[in-house]
Amino acid sequence: MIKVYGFSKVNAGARGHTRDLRVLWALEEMQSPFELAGMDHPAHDLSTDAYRRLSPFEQIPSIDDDGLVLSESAAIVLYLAKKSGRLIPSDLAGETQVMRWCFAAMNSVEVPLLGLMVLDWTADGSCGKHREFLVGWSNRVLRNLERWLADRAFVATNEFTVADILMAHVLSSGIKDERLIAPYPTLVAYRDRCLARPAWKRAFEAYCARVEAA
Ligand SMILES: N[C@@H](CCC(=O)N[C@@H](CS)C(=O)NCC(=O)O)C(=O)O
Repeated sequence: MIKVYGFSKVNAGARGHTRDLRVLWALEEMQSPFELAGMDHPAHDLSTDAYRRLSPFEQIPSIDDDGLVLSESAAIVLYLAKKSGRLIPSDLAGETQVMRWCFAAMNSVEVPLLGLMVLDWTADGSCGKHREFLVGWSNRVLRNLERWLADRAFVATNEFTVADILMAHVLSSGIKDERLIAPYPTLVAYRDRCLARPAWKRAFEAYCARVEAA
């Protein structure tokens, strides 16, 4: 059975937004059974040699599927999709589009949004120029994604795929201030369409019932 390493306790600001939710959402969509290994972040559960063997950067999520060990949320959801044959097309062209949009979510979209979020956590009032740059970069990415989604229900194919799990999670948990995404109604509708899925609701409710805030 797949063992998923997710948080059991994490700081209150991160609770509800952590990347283990991407994996838990995918498993819920696929109706795949799994065992959860709950990790306590403040108690330094991630900073052990044993856990570093699963996750070299001491981060959540990771999985151990009967000895197949993976970290990185995008790699994990792609593996789960390939293994189950769900949320990814079976033909090479379709599969490659899903991979393309998984990379886009992680690399092109999450990077400026995360940069802005980290700056806002740590800003001391002297970072105006950096913030302006990151807001501009984020808007450029969001504007182009809005255009891409104008005549599409989902980001990679006509059907919901694991690329949508990553993209919708980035557009929700990666954006703390709704005013950043509000000018992009197509993106807001896309994100909300993905988050309205029963599998997301089940995964999120189970997470909230289980994960403690530090
Ligand atoms: N690129 C990684 C990032 C994972 C990541 O940032 N995990 C966070 C939780 S959402 C974490 O474990 N943070 C704890 C830490 O870095 O100490 C992925 O997508 O899985």
